[in-house]
Amino acid sequence: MSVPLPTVVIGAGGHGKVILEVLLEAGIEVIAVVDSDTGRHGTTLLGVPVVGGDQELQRWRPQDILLANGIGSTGQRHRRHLFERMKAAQYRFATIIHPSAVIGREAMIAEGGQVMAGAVLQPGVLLGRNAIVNTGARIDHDCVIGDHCHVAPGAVLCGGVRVDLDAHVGAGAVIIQNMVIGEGALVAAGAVVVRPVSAGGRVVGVPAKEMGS
Ligand code: JB3
Repeated sequence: MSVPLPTVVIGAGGHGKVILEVLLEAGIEVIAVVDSDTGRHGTTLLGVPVVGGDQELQRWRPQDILLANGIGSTGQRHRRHLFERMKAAQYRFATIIHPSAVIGREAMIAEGGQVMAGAVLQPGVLLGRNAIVNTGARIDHDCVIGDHCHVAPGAVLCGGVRVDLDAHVGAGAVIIQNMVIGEGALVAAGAVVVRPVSAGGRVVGVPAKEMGS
């Protein structure tokens, strides 16, 4: 977990709630949640006030807080764009690790990386900026997961797998060792990947094949 500054969660939906749970469980002070849905303003999320939209971030100087990206798989690379927009405005993102996660030696988690409850990162794993390893996913030795990727709950990556920028590995998918999942690719939930997936590819099934083939 990065330096414990007061933290603001962006997004009060499903992913925001899970991120907030991790922060609270780790004893981080969370001062507010912001959400673009005005219907959520004035409510609370796990007891933390939803104070308004992103404009409310102006209450704090960027150097005085950390942000936690609570936007998950809400289409159109929205999570990535939000991260980049906030970085351009000089904000910094918390690196978030649930206390129950197992992080091996020489594993590295870049700014804004998120590791949920019960996930395992074995030795030598590199997790990119703003990437998610979701609940109970298992990432074996020396895997490299690129910026903004999402490894969904329960997925298994065997040793030496590379997942490139913006790719999505669906819930419960299995990827055998040394495979490459190309930039922006999608591995459907439950797929078993035994061949490399090209950039932008979308694969499904056991063994995984291109969708529609
Ligand atoms: O599969 C799992 C375990 N989690 C999924 C997660 C990875 O992705 C989850 O089940 C959902 O499929 C999805 O969660 P997410 O992204 O939290 O989606 P949703 O529950 O729809 O909530 C998104 C929230 O973000 C909504 O309340 C939106 O109003 C808010 N939002 C969208 N854009 C924003 C912005 N809030 C702020 N502050 N700024 C934005 O730009």
